Amino acid sequence: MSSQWEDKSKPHLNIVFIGHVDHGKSTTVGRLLLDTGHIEQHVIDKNEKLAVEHGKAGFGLAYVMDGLKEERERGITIDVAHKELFTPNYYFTIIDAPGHRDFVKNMITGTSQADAAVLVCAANDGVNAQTREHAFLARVLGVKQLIINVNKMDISGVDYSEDRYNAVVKELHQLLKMAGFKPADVPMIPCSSFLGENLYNKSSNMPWYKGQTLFEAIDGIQMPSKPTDRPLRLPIQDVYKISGIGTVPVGKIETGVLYAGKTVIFNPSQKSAEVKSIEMHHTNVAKAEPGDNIGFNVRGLAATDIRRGDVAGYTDTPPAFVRHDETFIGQIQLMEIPKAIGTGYTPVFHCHTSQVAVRFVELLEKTSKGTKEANPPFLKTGDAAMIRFAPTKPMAIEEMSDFPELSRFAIRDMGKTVAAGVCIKIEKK
Ligand SMILES: Nc1nc2c(ncn2[C@@H]2O[C@H](COP(=O)(O)OP(=O)(O)OP(=O)(O)O)[C@@H](O)[C@H]2O)c(=O)[nH]1
Ligand SMILES: [Mg+2]
Repeated sequence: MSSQWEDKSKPHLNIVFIGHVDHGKSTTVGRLLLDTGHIEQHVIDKNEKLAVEHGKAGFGLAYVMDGLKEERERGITIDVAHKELFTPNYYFTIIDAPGHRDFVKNMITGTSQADAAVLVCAANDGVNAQTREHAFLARVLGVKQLIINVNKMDISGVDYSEDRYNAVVKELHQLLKMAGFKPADVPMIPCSSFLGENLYNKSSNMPWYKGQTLFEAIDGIQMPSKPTDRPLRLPIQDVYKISGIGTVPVGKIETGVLYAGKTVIFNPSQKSAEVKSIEMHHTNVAKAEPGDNIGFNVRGLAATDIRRGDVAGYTDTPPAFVRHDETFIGQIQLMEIPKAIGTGYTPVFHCHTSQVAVRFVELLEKTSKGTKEANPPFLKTGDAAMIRFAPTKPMAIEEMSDFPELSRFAIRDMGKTVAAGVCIKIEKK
């Protein structure tokens, strides 16, 4: 079945659905596709029958996105899945991310491909661990526009209560401010994804809500203009070796324009090659712009010469990187750390598509509850700090003033996001 708005020449955006486990991300996507005519009711009916057989009644809508055997049996999303959604203004690729804390890595992969995000937060549960973690990661990974679905308004105990909605909105406002989003710019829509209320069809059970539906909010996304006039920056997500074609790196362009025929350099691998061809949505294109997820074929490089975490740029304006014997200064905000941390701490930094263990070399300054302290002995939850870092191997990162898109990073340790930050200055040797 095709949508009444189907038209692939419309502006294309990637939108990721994020939030705590079980809050209804996959159900939201399934219901949105159903109510907008992208899929038919009999598909949901068939899914629901299967769900009942697995002892997972109610998961018929979620099964649209949860296609893996293990996902269906456990009733959770494990890996990201993609679907197309057409609206009057846009052609979207929907990315449904897992909420379970064991699969945050997959959520990071999905979110680094996205321009916008829908954060799903169940009204009965409110802000939870991965609501927080995902909001921080979305900001770090460059999501520019956020929309919030305050979901499960129908559930017993919530019963479409405006007071409960307001209480959750208050929690969300605090979270957004901490994560670096402006709450006033983030629509917060009370929904029941299960029943299809305020997704595409307006709800008659919440007459107190006068705002837009989720579909209207998604269609109304205003994207900032594309930074096509900047130097090229293309973080590499993966590198494929395709027989008959050769080496094909894939990734999403952050800034600048990639042209077929030009030579690019991959840093920190420091390998360069000519771009033979570019492919987007299975079509050959002569150039690609910021926001485009593409694969491109390079001449004369083996798939092992370059890797995930490299950034491609032109040779006259090459992507910056920090060698393992160099340092950079970063400003970080600590989210949740189990114990105090000091110099020598070496967690994993996630910066665009790269993951590198980075050592805390020197604590330069901390701000704790509004009070500044130079050279503090340690840091704890809630602190902001300026730190000198040293990566354990070469790492592509840019200074905030040059490329804000590539300066942000998340710090993860023992399966948890403990902090988010930006690179202020690279100290080259
Ligand atoms: N009552 C009610 N239940 C809902 C609603 N939305 C989702 N659910 C239920 O919540 C459960 C989880 O839904 P999912 O869509 O799988 O949640 P998810 O956020 O995708 O979960 P993960 O991907 O595993 O993180 C299912 O039983 C859904 O039927 C809603 O609006 N109201
Ligand atoms: Mg899911």
